[in-house]
Amino acid sequence: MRRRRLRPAIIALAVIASLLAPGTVTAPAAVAAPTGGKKVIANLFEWNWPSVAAECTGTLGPKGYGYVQVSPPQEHVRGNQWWVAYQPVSYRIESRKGTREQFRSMVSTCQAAGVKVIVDAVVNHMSGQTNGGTGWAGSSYQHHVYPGIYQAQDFHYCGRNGTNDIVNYLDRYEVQNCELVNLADLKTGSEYVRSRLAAYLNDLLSLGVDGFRLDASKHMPAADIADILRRLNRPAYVVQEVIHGAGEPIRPEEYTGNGDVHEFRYGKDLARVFRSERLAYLRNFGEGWGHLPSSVASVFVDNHDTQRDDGGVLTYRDRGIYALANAFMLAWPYGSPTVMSSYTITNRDAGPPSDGGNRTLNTTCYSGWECEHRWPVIANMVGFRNATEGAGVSNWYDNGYQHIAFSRTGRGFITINDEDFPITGRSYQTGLPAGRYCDVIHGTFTNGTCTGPIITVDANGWFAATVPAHDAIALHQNARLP
Ligand code: LM2
Ligand code: CA
Repeated sequence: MRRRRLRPAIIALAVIASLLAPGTVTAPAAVAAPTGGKKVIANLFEWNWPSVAAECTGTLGPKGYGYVQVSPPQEHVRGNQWWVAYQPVSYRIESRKGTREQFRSMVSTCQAAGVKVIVDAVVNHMSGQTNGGTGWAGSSYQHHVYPGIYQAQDFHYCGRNGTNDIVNYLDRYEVQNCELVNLADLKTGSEYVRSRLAAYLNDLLSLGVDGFRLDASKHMPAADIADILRRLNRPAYVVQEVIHGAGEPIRPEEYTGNGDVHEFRYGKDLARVFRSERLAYLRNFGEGWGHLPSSVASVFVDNHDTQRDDGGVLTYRDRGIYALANAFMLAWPYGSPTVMSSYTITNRDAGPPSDGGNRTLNTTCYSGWECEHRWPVIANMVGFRNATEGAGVSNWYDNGYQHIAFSRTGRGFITINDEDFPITGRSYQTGLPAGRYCDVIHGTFTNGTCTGPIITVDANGWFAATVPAHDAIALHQNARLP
């Protein structure tokens, strides 16, 4: 048994430098299991709308991302914390990230760049401010009154725990009918609330949106979500946030009939493997580890919550190892991957770079913003994912410890060496047609040329190369030199 070593400060990899086929939908109007085309999601957390639009055109489209996930667009409470977005005050599309017109324009720009838009939809609750106030766009509200939208009778009052708050996650009723951190809990069982939530989602669809991440899904019965989704005017990709908790009665599996579900165990397990176990264990990663069925699993190395609150995941702070973990995620055919893109976290509550009025500033990558989705290793592996979509795994190799390799049959090959030493003098069976391939971990393939090393695969599918410590080599059919 080996314990992991200290990591070298500089890592060779350090990278600074349908989902849906709406056609396949049956009722309900939600679509799981992206089929065909580009499926990788970039989560541009807290980016403003003009910056999202520019990124779709400049990076996401060209690099092959199929989707961008954006932060909640509705009016929210005032404040400079990032989490104000998770406290809706009205369903006006007017927030620190931009206006309705900027949002609409962002959606059409992204789609023109071949990138569909997924909105983080906050539908379980409204604000958590006990005293009420005035929202970002000027709407006044109280904790349980949102004039013209919701009144006192539209909320749950679970009458437990003195505060109405959720305390016991082992109690299904409490988790779904009490308040999550004091957030006014919508009566999602009621006809009116369902119709109002559906109206919000339909408004977003009218602006061209393609899908929804349903925030706090665990806090709503799956049947309530199903009912709301049945009211959508057209099919949309749906991914639900249901955090698996050991021993809890509410299980992610209950929600798979509505669409995809976030698989939170994935990032935690992957981090443990990279930090203190063996990459060799990844051979059956996913369903073999008790995770959700691949067809409905939404996976990520970290998300906006886990990168703050869960020391057990890898984040941008882990630099090269984070890039390697994302490379594995993008190479391994389990679930639908989301690449997180963060701003630099200075403290848990701090919002993104903003002006004096808390308006989110345009994004400047690598200056206050981490832009993980642009890191060359990660961005190039999106192309690998697209090139290998649908191909199985073959030629698995591991050395029993931190060196692994596998093919995506006939289309791609990756080897990851997370040992503290280089692996020399080995040949690899790729199963790929003979040819000269761009190593997309170290080079970018554009217009038939490779900016990095070229790997020659022989007539029998083999190549020989040295893989440095904490590094990788990846080849795929769409990065083959003429
Ligand atoms: C989510 N998924 O279920 C989001 O992914 C997560 O980021 C949200 O929490 C949460 N559910 C509610 O949508 C965040 C943040 C909390 C924050 C809430 C509401 O992690 O810290 O709570 O948004 O803005 C904050 C304060 C909390 C206070 C609450 C209400 O941190 O102390 O509770 O506002 O005022 C009294
Ligand atoms: Ca609820």
